[in-house]
Amino acid sequence: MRNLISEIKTKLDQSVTIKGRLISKRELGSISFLEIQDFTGICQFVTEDKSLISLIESIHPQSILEVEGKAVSDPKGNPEIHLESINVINAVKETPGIDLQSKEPKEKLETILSHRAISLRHPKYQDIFKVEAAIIQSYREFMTDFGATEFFSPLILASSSEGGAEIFELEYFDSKATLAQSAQLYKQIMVGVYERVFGLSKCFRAENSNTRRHVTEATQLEFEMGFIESIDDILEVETNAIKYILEKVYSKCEKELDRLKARRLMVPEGTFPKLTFDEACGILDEKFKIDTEGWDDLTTESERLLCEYAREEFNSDFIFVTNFKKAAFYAYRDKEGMIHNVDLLCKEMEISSGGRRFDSYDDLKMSIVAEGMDPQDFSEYLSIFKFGMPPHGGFGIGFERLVMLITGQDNIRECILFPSDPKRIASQNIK
Ligand code: AMO
Repeated sequence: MRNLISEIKTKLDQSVTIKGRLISKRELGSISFLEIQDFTGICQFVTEDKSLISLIESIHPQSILEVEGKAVSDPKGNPEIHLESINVINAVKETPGIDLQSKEPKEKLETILSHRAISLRHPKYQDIFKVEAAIIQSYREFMTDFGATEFFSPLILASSSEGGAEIFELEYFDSKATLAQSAQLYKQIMVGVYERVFGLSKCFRAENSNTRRHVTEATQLEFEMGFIESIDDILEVETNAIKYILEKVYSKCEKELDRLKARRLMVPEGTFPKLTFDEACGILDEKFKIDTEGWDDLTTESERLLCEYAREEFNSDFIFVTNFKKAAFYAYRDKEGMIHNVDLLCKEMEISSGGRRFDSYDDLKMSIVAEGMDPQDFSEYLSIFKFGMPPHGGFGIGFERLVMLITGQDNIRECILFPSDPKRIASQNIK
């Protein structure tokens, strides 16, 4: 029967059978040490037996083993196992292209990504993707407790979901299809069904951006709710969702985050601070001497400065900027022409967008036409506005950007199992 590494401490002085992966081996005088990992942890195995030592010499790290031995307590009180037998289930014969035993990966990101299937076994990536899993679990918990229903939206679409030019087209039998730029239209449709909805949705962006925070296949933590009074309702839900995630992940993944040397993010009391776009431009002009005349959006540098301002002024790594001068076609504009949209910035990056949406059929149709698009292409989506939609709004958080922030990584590709960007498809180089 298989024993798990996590239960060894309860089996002291007993014989145990462990199945797992050989992580490392070393010799000290006449003693041989092995480290074996199963899904519950890592344990040290020790032997002075000459025949076992000569067998160990022939086994490469990463081999899959079944070992038997007696569980004891090492001089520091940690459980270890005195080896009695080793059965090699699957032997490794080569050395991988990535050093999996170094504390920090030594190779360049380029090399790490080209050996992605194996580099994911490095402790650094095991930690990052454990944290990622905890983030999504806590987002689901928060949203479910908030009464939102999870939905899945289609990724193969007949036309654009966000407008603009960043669309991947594909052959679809005798017609053309596009890859979804977001779940935007579908989450609004689902508000008409459940009022509060959330999802973890893929988004594809044909954007030739070779930066540390852009990829062509990304994921969004989507949310949308009905009966909002104003965008402040959205800001409140988003703040609470992020605070919940941080609280859960910081307690559940303390060891992983410490090993990753991730600085904990600063959150203020209450809702994250917010500035309107005009106020943000005023601060950039006065405090940072940046000429924002004629701006309709923020630059990367101005986002960095506003994050600096939020840290100094509000002790917050997060800051909302609302009421931009430019927006997607579905963003609600009031009678004065003010756009009710919002971006959340954190540590020099935009991590989410959101806002209130049009809920009138006529306004929305006009906005689609004004963007140079054909309302016919949106007929399914437009139909919901003929049959009763409450005032509504929501947000989409860049999931991998959030993982970057929480795990303290500088490049989004570190936080995606198989990243695609203008030079790669699913981590493999194409150029
Ligand atoms: P937007 O296009 O701003 O808004 O996307 C929302 C968030 O998703 C992340 N993101 C990306 N991450 C990595 N690489 C990319 N190429 C990329 N593009 C976007 C960012 C961004 O803030 N439908 C709206 C959301 C809404 O209004 O609810 C939308 O898609 O973190």
